Amino acid sequence: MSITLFDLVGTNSKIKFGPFCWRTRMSLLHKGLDFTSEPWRFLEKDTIADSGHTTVPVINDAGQWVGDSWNIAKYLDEKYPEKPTLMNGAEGEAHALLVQELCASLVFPAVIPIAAYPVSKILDEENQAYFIKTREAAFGKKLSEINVDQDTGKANLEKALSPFNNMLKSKQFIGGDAPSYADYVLFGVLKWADVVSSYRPINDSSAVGEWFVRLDNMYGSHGANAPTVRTGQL
Ligand SMILES: N[C@@H](CCC(=O)N[C@@H](CS)C(=O)NCC(=O)O)C(=O)O
Repeated sequence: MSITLFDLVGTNSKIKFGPFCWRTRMSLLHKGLDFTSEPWRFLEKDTIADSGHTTVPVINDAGQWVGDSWNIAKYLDEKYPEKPTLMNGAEGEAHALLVQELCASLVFPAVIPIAAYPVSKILDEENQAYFIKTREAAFGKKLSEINVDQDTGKANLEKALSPFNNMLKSKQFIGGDAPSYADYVLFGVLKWADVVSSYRPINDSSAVGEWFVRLDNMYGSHGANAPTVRTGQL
């Protein structure tokens, strides 16, 4: 029986943009587990009510609900130890946690001004109203005021990615020679920006840019084949 991933989408269900959902999607691919993606929109709380969660990602694994991207990664390693590991024990878990904290304090603040306003443009009327209301309350500002122009957005993101750019000059992946959950933590945040932005927000010639393409091309080019607002596959 395959796993169902409740996956954040826009009006167009091919536009999968949830940063935390991308973390889980890449984790499932890494472990080589069979899964189906169930398109989910902000107001569809009822469909995940049994999980006890109000946010996605949530997975249903043969009747077992698990929510929250971090918990899901830990669950997958515990439930499927025979499949490639995501965190590789306590040391890998601490490493992934540090990357998650770096993303929260450095990368999300640079991605939000690029990606939040564009999200409001890909939602239907009701989801759009909900998204704008909840995000403007959280940020204390209008989404249009948070939004930055392309040059500023790209420059701020490049600056925020500096520790990752430096380490990825000598490592193929944040996990070393192969990707680990820490890679998917950063990838998810950047994938959000890449999917919804009208321009390519990552500097392709930087070490992070090359790493991003490496990950995009893994697992049958799953990431590379995912439609963005720019690909015209709408
Ligand atoms: N800590 C959670 C955060 C998940 C989260 O915030 N998901 C957002 C989408 S990116 C969501 O479902 N929001 C629903 C809402 O705002 O009502 C995780 O890592 O899974």
